[in-house]
Amino acid sequence: MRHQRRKHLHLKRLFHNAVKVNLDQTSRVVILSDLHMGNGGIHDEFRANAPLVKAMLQSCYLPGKFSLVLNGDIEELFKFPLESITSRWAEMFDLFLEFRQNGFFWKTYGNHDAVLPSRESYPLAESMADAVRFSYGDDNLLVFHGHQVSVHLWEQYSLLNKTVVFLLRYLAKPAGIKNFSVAYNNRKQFAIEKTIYDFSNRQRIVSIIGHTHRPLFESLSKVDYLNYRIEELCRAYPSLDEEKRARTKQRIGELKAELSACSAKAKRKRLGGGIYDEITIPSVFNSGCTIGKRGITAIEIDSGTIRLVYWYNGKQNRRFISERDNSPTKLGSTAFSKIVLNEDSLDYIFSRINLLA
Ligand SMILES: [Mn+2]
Repeated sequence: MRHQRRKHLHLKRLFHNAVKVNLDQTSRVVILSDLHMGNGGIHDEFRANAPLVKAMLQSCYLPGKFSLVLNGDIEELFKFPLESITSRWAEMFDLFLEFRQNGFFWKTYGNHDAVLPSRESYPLAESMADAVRFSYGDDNLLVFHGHQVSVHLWEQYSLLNKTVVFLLRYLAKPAGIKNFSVAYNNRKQFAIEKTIYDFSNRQRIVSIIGHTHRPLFESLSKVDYLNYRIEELCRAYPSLDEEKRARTKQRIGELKAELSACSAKAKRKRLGGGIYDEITIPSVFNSGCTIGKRGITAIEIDSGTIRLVYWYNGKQNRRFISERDNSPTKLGSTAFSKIVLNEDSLDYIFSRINLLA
């Protein structure tokens, strides 16, 4: 597997050249990727979710003292000139930079924003990094876009970059092709995730990526989690007072029903497999993207816990399925809500990686 070895070498280099940041038990970081910001016109895929991105950054993460990492493909340079993006979204760029006062703000390169000029006119020039490496005690999390794994494509792209940008900007846009370079089929997404998964396990690190637009958070499976939660409640039950017993009994009933629904669904779909073998090693996380029709996914690191969260317009009244025992919270007086889809402590995640990888 010469290709595979080359890709791992590439990732190793990325790890060693990454910007280093120390995280401790009090650190808060939010990671977003794939904003694909354009010029504000009808081909701008960021436009629809811009109010939500602005509200969550301004009213939740900034006052909550979170630092910020934008993990690649922030500007859509395949289709729009940089100046048209920075002038349309100037206030967003100012908002990003405000996160420096909470600790740090870094922006990694993706394939759609790889050719940013090192000009002074680019507002985020000082915050650019190939990758960001979080040290958490003796363990490490590497934040990078993920396109680096498509080495072949990537090298070609660098060589022919100017032509590619020309073709996309002048041919693809009028033809109405949206983001054809991220129109990954499942097999391609899977290949990227699998390579990064193997690399992460070998290095015993966590990788946090974007690029494939597919949110990823695997640790304890939902079935295992529900079993664990029921077990926990049963153990606590004898020591509770009457009122709490009644509530706990009801909760156990709900969790039990959810567990049977999960098992039935798993049997129907023959779930399992994916990038994971029989034992889940939670070494790859993906923040998803910001251009979804129904909302935005993001990854939070908050006081030793890592979470996959979903932000959406609560008025649309959709049902979101949390892998955990969570319900949505509203963002102040806005129409927006957040639900934690999945979460686990970093200590637990690194225990699994160090013991099982
Ligand atoms: Mn990408």
